[in-house]
Amino acid sequence: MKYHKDRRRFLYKTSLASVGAIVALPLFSLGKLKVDATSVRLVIDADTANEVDDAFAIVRALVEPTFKIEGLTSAQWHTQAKAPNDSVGRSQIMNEQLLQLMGKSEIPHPMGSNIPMVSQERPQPSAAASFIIQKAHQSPPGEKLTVVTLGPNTNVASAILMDPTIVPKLKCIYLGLWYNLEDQTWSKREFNTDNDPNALNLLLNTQNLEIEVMTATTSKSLVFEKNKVDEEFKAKGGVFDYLVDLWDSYDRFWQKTDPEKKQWTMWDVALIEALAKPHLTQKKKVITPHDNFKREIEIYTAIDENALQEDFWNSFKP
Ligand SMILES: [Ca+2]
Repeated sequence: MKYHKDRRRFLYKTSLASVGAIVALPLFSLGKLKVDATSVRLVIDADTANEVDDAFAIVRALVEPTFKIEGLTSAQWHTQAKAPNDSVGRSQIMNEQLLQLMGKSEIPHPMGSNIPMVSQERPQPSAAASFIIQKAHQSPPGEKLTVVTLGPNTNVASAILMDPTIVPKLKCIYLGLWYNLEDQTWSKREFNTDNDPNALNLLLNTQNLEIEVMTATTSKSLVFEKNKVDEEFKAKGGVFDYLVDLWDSYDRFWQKTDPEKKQWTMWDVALIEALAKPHLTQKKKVITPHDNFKREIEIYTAIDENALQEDFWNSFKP
């Protein structure tokens, strides 16, 4: 793999020896960051600290030239067996570290709620929810703000409850749920959904809300290999070593197979890549789960996982 010599020189000088030593990467070092007129305005909402895939997905999104990232908000992940009491705070810290490492700290990054919704009637107000409301209202006439949820829907669902007038100005893209294409059945027993079932149900039950779902069924096919991650990112400094260190140090306590962490399912990356490269995906309209308001929503039914993975690595090359 060839790196631009200036980039390599800079990256070797920067490393994440400690959080206090975070050094922002210059914009030129992360490739094609030009935003064009056709950019999609989006807010990414992520339970960043629960797993490693959020961080890979966020970094990928930050170098995507067709995205105009209006904000990066943090989400809770309280049902995970080792979740701390301030799970949203952990996500927030990582969001701030990632933005700093990418030289993008100017992107607003308000904190989300640490608590899930206790019913479909009661929002959990947060800076993130208020921010989503504000950005939705700032959408140009005829355009929507896209909120990409890589964790539970607490923040965006709370925003809708706090100000239902944003619904026509909002498109929600959710990573979660299982869907069986053969018998056309859903399962809500999935991590992001379990972290806030009320929030998901609120979205599904909001009649005129545009929703797209990248299911776990489809995103699970994107799997990264440790060897490849090392080959592409190791000893490259800055955010690249941050991601390598995250993979190496993360205690994947729930998985008994592959104790050496040679492979990792990149659920969240699958959604970001699908949005960046829609021609490498297939979508279909399906009926919502039986216990929700009956209507059609769009789901991703297939991704070209090899091509999307290739695109992921290429996106960091000059
Ligand atoms: Ca996630």
